[in-house]
Amino acid sequence: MYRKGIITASFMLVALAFLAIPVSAQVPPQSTSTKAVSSGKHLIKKVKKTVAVKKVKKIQKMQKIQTVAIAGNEFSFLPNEIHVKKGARVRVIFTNTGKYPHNFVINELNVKSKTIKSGKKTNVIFTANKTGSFQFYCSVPGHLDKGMKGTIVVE
Ligand SMILES: [Cu+2]
Repeated sequence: MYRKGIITASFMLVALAFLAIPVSAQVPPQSTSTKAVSSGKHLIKKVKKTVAVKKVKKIQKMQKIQTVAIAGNEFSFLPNEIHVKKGARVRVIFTNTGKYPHNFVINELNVKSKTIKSGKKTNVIFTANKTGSFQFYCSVPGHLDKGMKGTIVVE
């Protein structure tokens, strides 16, 4: 019985050794350098991305952002006329001072805020990329017809 145990144990050891060899042989010798190269590329990508983000932030800082606060209720905007410079980055802080949900939309400038509930506030940022007088309005059904509109003048 004892001898049988030893034989079994040594067989198992040999089997284990065979199992272990292919596992270590599976790793090709150049794998370490491949890994290093790919992580290097990844690092370069990361650095490039960081530089790009910094550039965008710098441009945003250089570009003057014009902030306009507009309140909307049933069924008007206050103020109902705003003036911005052509090419300006504009941030509209839209506050719903009414009871119903409202939003802020300018079709010609591709502006559409979220529809927000009473008492909430939302931001929309856009570039006033063309001159002219454009209508801003609330696109909740029926609200424009009831007078929920204003004018943005890009000059
Ligand atoms: Cu509305």
